[in-house]
Amino acid sequence: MSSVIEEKKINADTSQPFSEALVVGAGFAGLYMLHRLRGLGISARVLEAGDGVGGTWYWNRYPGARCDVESMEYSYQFSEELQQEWEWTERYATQPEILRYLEHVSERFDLLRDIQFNTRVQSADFDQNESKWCVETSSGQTFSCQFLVMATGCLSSVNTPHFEGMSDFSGSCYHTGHWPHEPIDFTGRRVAIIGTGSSAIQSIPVIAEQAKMLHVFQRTPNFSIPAGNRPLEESYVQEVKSRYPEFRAEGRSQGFGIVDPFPPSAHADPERIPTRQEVEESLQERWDYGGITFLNGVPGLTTDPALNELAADFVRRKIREEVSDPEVADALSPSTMVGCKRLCVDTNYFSTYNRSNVKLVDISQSPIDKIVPEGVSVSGKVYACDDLILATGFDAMTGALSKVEIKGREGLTLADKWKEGPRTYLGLATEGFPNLFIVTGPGSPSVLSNMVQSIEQHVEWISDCMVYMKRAGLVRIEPKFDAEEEWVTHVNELADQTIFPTCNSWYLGANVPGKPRVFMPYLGFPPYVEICRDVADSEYKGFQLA
Ligand code: N01
Repeated sequence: MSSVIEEKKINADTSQPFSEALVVGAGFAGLYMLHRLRGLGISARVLEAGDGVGGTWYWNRYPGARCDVESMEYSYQFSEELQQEWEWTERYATQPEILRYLEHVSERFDLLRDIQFNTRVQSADFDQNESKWCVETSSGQTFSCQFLVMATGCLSSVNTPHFEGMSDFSGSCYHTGHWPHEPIDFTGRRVAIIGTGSSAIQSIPVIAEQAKMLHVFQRTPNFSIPAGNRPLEESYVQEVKSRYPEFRAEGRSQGFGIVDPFPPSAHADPERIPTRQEVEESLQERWDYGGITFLNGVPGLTTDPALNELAADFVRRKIREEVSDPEVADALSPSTMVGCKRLCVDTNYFSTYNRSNVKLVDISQSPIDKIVPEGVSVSGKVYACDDLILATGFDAMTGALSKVEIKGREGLTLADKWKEGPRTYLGLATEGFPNLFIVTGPGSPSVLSNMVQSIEQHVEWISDCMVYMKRAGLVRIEPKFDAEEEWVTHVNELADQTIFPTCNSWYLGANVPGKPRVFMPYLGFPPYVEICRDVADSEYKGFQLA
């Protein structure tokens, strides 16, 4: 972090414990929330557990960490000057580059003076008489505010499975989601990594180049598409910048909020079922292009199991072509539908298994027995290692919210209210918790969209709502029970028409033992935006205002 940022952090003014809005988290969401509220004349401050800005990009510093949404899209669009002036260097930005971007944003918009770092929010109580939130931090500091905005992120609470003997391990242990700040050199070391989700799929090829031996413990294989990462061509950057608003609008018009590089021709008949040959050609074109828009390769791929199987089979064939040992290729081939777990995007992932220093340990039938001082034990066999990496993901979407003891009306806690699964209205607010807003909460497109775009949409909706209330002299807003009930049903009905709930994914909370199985994200960015707009235009229907 630059010394200018260090200096401004030290100078942050924390002498006024009341602000109209208190924002928890200084990632993409918290930073823009602060900037927007300030611009609208609403006093705000941000509390952040980390020692710097960045949120998920502050914590996830594992080798190979980069975004799988292209950098020209994975960036703010609220400031035309910012999007014109910032220079991304690669098609997919690395974690250090995204962190530099967010540090730049916080300096550029002078945000640091209202952010208090190293401050973990422990509890928040709603005072019904005053219609205010009283917030307490883990160091006992208290704040109060009219509006509490949880900008705590969807993938910020790490999932650390319990393995017997973990504390006896004699080597070093790391979690990809909470990586040390200093680089770790694995040269000449024996490394074990547990998990084969996006974080592992990005880090395995990089660690394999250093380690003497790398054992990968895989419970479930994942589909992954080559990223096709490369330095950004100046001509492409200039072309996008010459029509940035239009380019952003193209993204907003797509189901996942991401620009489709191969949009269907305006003359194409959407009802016509493509031939097998056409499907194959389209998938090949997208495979060669690289990236997450592979899922757009066949219309209906996320709703029709038969079409999905064509795409799944396509990827399995690619895995067999890339991995020289057929048994390893089989073990790396998922049997699920493609896309039902978050699709991964990689650089040289499958071919890494052709290296003599990389071994896949299939634990699908016999799980890890325990961790012993020397390494990982599976069916009585010990795989010795010096370093153990947990790439075991997150308590997604609800984890960071449930960790804070949030008490709403009548002393109800959020954790209690959500014990059968999260319930929200529009993913923005939850009944029983007045004046509490969630940025990209469960029930909003969030993780099934370009996160930055979804964050901006939420921040603008929430801040506009605060302005509306202020102007109308209103002090309290809360979803109505029926509106929330209908929304939860609607989110689930949409998901049930697709392949998304068909496997054990973190979208369903299935990765965390004991977590209720509920599909959390809302499917469809454009209709969602329309619904939110309609709610605001109709004076916040579905909400109770006082
Ligand atoms: O976590 P994951 P992640 N024993 O939950 C395994 C985003 N992201 O950090 O599938 C053994 O996907 C688990 O096995 P299983 C992205 O949205 C984005 O990799 O549950 N194994 C799985 O293999 C992504 O989806 C980017 O059977 C255990 C792995 O650990 C999300 O973050 C980069 C286990 C966890 O995979 C999460 O990705 C990185 C146990 N007890 C992340 N418990 C980009 O932008 C868990 N596992 C590119």
